[in-house]
This record gives sequence, structure tokens and C-alpha cells, in this order.
Amino acid sequence: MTTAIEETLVLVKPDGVARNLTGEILRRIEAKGYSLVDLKLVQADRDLLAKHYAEHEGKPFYEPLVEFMESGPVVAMRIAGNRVIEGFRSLAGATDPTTAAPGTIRGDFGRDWGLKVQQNLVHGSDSVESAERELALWFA
Ligand code: RTP
Ligand code: MG
Repeated sequence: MTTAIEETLVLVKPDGVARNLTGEILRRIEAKGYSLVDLKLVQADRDLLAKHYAEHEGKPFYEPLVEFMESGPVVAMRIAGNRVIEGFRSLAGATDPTTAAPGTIRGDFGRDWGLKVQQNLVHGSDSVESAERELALWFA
């Protein structure tokens, strides 16, 4: 496996911040050996979220997702490491917390009681191109 030092955008979504899981999520990222490069607490506005989620515009879950993401502060992190883009997504687990594997952030802390799938604690960029685009948005 070739070495590829990358940077990715991790967001602790409003549910993760409200449930005091920011420290636990960062602990898992650091325990894996990834480095924290930058971090901030952000109350995202619609303009930022519309740009961030542009690829999902028009999908049925788009509006509830944006409403949820603006419902409270998020923690934005710039994280660096070898193959960190794919690596963080495997730490996060499957999108739906009810099917995410135990041992993953969503599998261990995601709740299913009446919550919507968008409340899945974290976001991680899904490609080198997305990471560059999203980091430029959140850390302008
Ligand atoms: P993320 O972008 O947050 O890291 O998550 P992901 O790649 O696993 O999921 P993606 O397909 O990019 O969807 C973005 C976020 O939209 C919400 N979602 N809701 N069917 C639904 O109701 C649905 N599908 C997706 C989730 O919050 C997901 O993380
Ligand atoms: Mg995604």
C-alpha cells in the first residue's frame, strides 16, 4: 500500500456536540495516529451548508439534513494522516447508525430511537477532491 499523506474535513454534527461526544471522537482520531491541524466550533449558516451539501440538493433528505445541520453548533476539524480520507470514514462507520458496525463511531454511539438517519454524529470527506473543496469552505 503506497503512502499518501492527506487532509480531510471531519465535522462533529450538532447531535455529537450536544451529546458531549466531541472529545471521544477526537480521541479516536488521535488514537489511530492522525493529527489535528485545525479545529473550531461553528454555527453554520444556510449558505455554507448549501455549498457543503451541493451534491445532495434535490434529494428527499436534503432539506431535513440542512435544517438539522443548522440546528446547533458543529465542530469542524482539519485532520491529517496517511490515507486519512478513507481511514476516517472507516472509523465513522456506515451512514445509517442502525446498521453501522460496533467499534465505529456511528456503530457505538448512533441511536435509533426515533431519530432520523441524518443524525449520525460525524461527517468525513469522501475523496481527495471533496476534502479540498470542503476544507476551503470550512477553513476559508
Ligand atoms: P457524510 O457525508 O455526512 O460523511 O456521510 P456519508 O458520506 O456517509 O453520507 P452521504 O450519502 O454523503 O449523505 C450525507 C448525509 O446526509 C444524511 N442522509 N440522510 N436517506 C436519508 O435520510 C439520508 N441519507 C443521507 C446523513 O446525515 C448523511 O451523513
Ligand atoms: Mg458524504
